[in-house]
Amino acid sequence: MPDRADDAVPEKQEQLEPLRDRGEDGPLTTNFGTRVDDTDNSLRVGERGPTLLEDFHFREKITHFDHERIPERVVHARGAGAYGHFRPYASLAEYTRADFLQDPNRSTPVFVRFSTVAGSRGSADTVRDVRGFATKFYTREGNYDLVGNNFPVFFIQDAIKFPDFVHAVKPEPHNEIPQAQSAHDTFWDFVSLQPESTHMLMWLMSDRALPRSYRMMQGFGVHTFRFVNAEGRGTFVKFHWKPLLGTHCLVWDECQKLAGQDPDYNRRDLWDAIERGDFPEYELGVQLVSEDDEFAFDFDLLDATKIIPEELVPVRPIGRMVLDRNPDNFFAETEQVAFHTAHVVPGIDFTNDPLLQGRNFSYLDTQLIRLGGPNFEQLPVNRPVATVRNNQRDGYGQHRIHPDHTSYAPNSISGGCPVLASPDAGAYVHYQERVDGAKIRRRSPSFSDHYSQATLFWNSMADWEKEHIVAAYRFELGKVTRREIRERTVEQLNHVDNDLARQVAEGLGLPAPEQAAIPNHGRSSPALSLANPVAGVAEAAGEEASIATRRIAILAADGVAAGDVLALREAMARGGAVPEVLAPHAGELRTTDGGTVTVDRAMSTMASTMYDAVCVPGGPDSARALAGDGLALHYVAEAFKHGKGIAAVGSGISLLGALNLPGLRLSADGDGVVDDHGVVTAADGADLDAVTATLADIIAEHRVWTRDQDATPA
Ligand code: HDE
Repeated sequence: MPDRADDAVPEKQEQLEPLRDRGEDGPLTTNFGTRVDDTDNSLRVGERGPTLLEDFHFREKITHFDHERIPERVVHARGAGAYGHFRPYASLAEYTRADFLQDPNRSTPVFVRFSTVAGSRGSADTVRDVRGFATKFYTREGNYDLVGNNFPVFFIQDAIKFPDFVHAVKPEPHNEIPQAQSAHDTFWDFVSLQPESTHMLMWLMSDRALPRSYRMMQGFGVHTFRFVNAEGRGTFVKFHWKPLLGTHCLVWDECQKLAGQDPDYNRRDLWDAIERGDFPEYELGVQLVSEDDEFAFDFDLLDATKIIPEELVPVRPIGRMVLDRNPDNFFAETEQVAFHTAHVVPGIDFTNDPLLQGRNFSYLDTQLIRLGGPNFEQLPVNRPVATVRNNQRDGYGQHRIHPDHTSYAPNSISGGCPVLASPDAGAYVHYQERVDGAKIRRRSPSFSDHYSQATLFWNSMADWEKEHIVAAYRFELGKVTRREIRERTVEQLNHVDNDLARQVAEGLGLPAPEQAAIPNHGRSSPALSLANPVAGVAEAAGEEASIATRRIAILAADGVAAGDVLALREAMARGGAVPEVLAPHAGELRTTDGGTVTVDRAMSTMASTMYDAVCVPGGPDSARALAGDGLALHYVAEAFKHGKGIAAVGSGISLLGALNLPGLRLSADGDGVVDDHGVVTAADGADLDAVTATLADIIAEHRVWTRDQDATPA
């Protein structure tokens, strides 16, 4: 893991430091600085009399409290943020003049906010939803915001449909139900009437909508943007973030449980990892398309419901981002950070994607209502490290004091300042694209194929991914009360793939369409599947998949074999994982050798859903206690159901035996290590290094999909 000090980028943190109010030492005061001697009793007439209006401390305290809330984001309301830095691998001068992409020896500070889209600020993290992945680069030329998502495509092609889409997915207007869910009538009503959403729906119904961690999630700029170099030459560009830990997801049953057990699951994961020093890293990649090839594809580069398959245009890695600092205050930083697609720097420009063009209006507009006026760029987290100098003045929350006597141009009183910059002095110059046409409300015919890439996605999935997609459609549509909406969706799916449509229809008890509406073209794109190692950068680079930062539960009770616990814990920690001993009670456990081991967590506080794997050490008394404990039994069965690596040693195996897990043959007779569908067993005295190495391989693969998950009761 990189060391924060090694790669430190001081500019932004230096700017923030004087603004951090640590409230050190000294007495309580009002906001106007008067010291206060009692903040628990309001000023009243006699001990039992009425409160006085002149109690300025009371009024100020309550008034401030009454005004604490600001409107939450209309979408992406729930999120988590972190600071970090970005460094390019090499100069990209050939394609862009953007200063922060020129020098591999210079880092640029960043702030990243991850989010869910549909839920309110207090909703659960592990819902089926798109995730936001928004990055603010504090460059020397001003802020550049790459406001992306974890899917490379979007629901609609034109921004004017965004309010319709958001109204449909948000809780229904009459009763404000359901929260943070797409499994309801208005959402499916809208999308089933909106064929352009078909491709995006495939992503939404896939496991990509259930990230294991924000640290294990891809990001995409979605639109085709434009790089512009110093000579003014443009190149189309699509942005990709790839997490170095690989792209990994949860399963739906796990998500639903986690939504109650730990609604902050993804936020906590990010926070804890950064606090531990396990700094999340992402590689930035670009797909570059020369302007000559604008029309070389069978889709339109301006259509945000399309990807450029990586087999056609490979993703070229251009730099790496490390997130190494949690914010000090959630509201001041994560809530008040204001992203805007039109925060661009010289060398990065737009295309005429009608979704992007609309966003360029919306993000400024939304900050004005959300942050209360035009001075939101002055909030600490939003301030550029580049100098800001202009004639904009006044407004709510003005924090700058402008002593100069002029706030207009041209002027002579201030010597004409601030002066205009030339392009050579770093001024932003809009790309000079020639545009010609009549004013029309019409979409280009090149935007009209809504199914080919949905089929491409489906064809690229591994069997288990296809099963999960079918199950997701059945779940979501199973919650839809109106039959005609379910039927319409099946009909849409029949344009993607007949087998898919049939399986969904069967689950819903609807007639299965006999023939495909459009024959499946048979093409696939390996990079789309989570089963493909390309999903993880480290793996693609030939590095071994690792267990770094994975959480491992070691289930134990009094009478556990200390040697087993030690060996398991040490081996896992050596691989960079986070092992924890869980027991029926907190405190200490007695061990077979008369010693003790410390319990990290009581089992009742930490469900199996919060770990990536589970180990059961030996020790007859411990094993007997766990086999008689419903929580422990459920723990292992649930981990099995969710495809997680499991290891049991010696008498610990009896816990697995008590469960009758489907398809599992438990043999602890030999002294070897047995791996049966990701369940590793070894008799007492077996080589514990071999046990942990086998388990580590399973964890590095993330999940085991060859088990009969559906038949596992948990
Ligand atoms: Fe956004 N989007 N969006 N969006 N979006 C917002 O801006 C909007 C779209 C994305 O962590 C809002 O500050 C329109 C695509 C992220 O603060 C708002 C359209 C993509 C975030 C808005 C889109 C995104 C937002 C709400 C259709 C992926 C959270 C609060 C044209 C490329 C940023 C805010 C954060 C937030 C408008 C579509 C990503 C209302 C009109 C496509 C990550 O301005």
